Amino acid sequence: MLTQFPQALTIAGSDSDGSAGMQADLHTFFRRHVYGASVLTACVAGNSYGIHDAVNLPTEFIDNEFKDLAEDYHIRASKTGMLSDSTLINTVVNNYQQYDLGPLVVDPVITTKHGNVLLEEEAYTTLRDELIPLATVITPNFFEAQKLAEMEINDEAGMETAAQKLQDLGASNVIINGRHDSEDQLEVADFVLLESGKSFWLRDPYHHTDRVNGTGDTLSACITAELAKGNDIESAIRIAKKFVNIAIQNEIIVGHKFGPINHWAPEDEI
Ligand code: PXL
Repeated sequence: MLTQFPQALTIAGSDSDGSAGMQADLHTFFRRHVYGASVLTACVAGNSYGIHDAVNLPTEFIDNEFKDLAEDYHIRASKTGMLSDSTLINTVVNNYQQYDLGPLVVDPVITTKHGNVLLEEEAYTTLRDELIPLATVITPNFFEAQKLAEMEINDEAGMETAAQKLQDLGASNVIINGRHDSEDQLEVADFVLLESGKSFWLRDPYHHTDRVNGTGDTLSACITAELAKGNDIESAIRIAKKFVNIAIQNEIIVGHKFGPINHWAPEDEI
């Protein structure tokens, strides 16, 4: 019997330790029963202590990756991850506009959990002006939201204002991942602003662990997988938030420091 899996695409960098970037995206697609294709944009050499080297792929090669996929596969949803400079962002924007690659989830990757910078300063404008307007959903963490909305976020009202600013930049739907960096916090609160104007908070208990590498990648990949299956934006976001929370809650021991989350832990029905 032939089984057809919906096909989704990650446009991202490879993280050699498998905890984040393209590897986390593909783990997530697999766990959500979606076939994962990949356009590799960059490669980083790193482990659970940090990132130690990075290279970008040539743009002609990236063009060919898109072309080959578009000529054969039926991609139902796509996501972007690490796009380190304006050249890479423009290459991805041009290709995305040229082909039918479904709705686009933009994870505006700026720094890693270790504080390594993955987006050059000069590229913010390109990200804001060229890529964000194409986003069906944008999934910044707290720090990325501050940077892109050009404001300091001090409380929940600040998160709501930032989400509105990101929508004004052209992203149809926004989820801002709340802060999760304080020893005494009890919950993590994400704010969601949908295209319809509906907004809501998603609150989950805060888990004290260093093993949270790839959290943002997984959230955006899970949204992409659910969109590829035909789910609406709100359910895709709700499933993704639960998926990430369960994956953080059930620590696995890989690497010595900031290890990956556990993509096996969430059940199919969540
Ligand atoms: O989690 C952000 C991220 C995205 N993409 C790549 C990464 C990381 C973090 O380490 O290495 C390639």
